[in-house]
Amino acid sequence: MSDLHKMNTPIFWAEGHPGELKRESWQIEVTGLCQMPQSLSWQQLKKFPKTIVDARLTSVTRWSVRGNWGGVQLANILEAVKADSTVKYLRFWSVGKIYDTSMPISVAKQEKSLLAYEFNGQYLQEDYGGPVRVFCPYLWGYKSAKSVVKIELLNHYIPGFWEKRGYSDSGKIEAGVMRDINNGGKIRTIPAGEVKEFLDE
Ligand SMILES: Nc1nc2c(c(=O)[nH]1)N[C@H]1C(S)=C(S)[C@@H](COP(=O)(O)O)O[C@H]1N2
Ligand SMILES: [Mo]
Repeated sequence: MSDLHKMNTPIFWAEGHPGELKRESWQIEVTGLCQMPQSLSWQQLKKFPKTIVDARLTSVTRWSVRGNWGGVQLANILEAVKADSTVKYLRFWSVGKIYDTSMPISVAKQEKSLLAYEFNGQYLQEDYGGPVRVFCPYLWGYKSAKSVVKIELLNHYIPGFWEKRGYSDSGKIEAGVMRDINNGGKIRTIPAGEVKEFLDE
């Protein structure tokens, strides 16, 4: 069992669970404002430098889970496709293309913003957004799209699945009480999130 399962980390699939997904044939299409749009295969993703960050996924529904998230920095992906200087937002699409969400490039470029494929050294399973998901500890969890199949580089903002249903467009983490999944769901009080000056609001 994966560590995320062992801790009883909630499994959110607002659009419905996708079922079994094939890691070895996974592809992520990167399109939009860039010089080298491309489809990145699992094998290509694994060739990028691996970054491991010890950080929390924090849900607006008031729980968070901490661990070592491993994957490729979104900054590395932006370099690989030669993103235009006009890019303002990254829009992520999950498998099935019902769930999408966008974040400012200023947040995506931060060191802990990843296309993640591991948690505590274990490959992410479908329940938790495997083979590859966004992991962005700076914003509410709904910005961390699971099982990503497409990334669009845009110069404008488009509200995503949850943003259209009332969650904030910024995804800025607010202070308050949270259930700490690492600690059996014990209440923990947090200050406003790690988001700082790079959130352009
Ligand atoms: N495709 C997809 N991605 C998603 C969601 C979802 O419902 N569908 N839920 C989001 C929300 S609200 C949170 S808090 C995290 C939860 O991640 P987990 O289900 O791996 O715990 O995934 C985010 N990414
Ligand atoms: Mo969430």
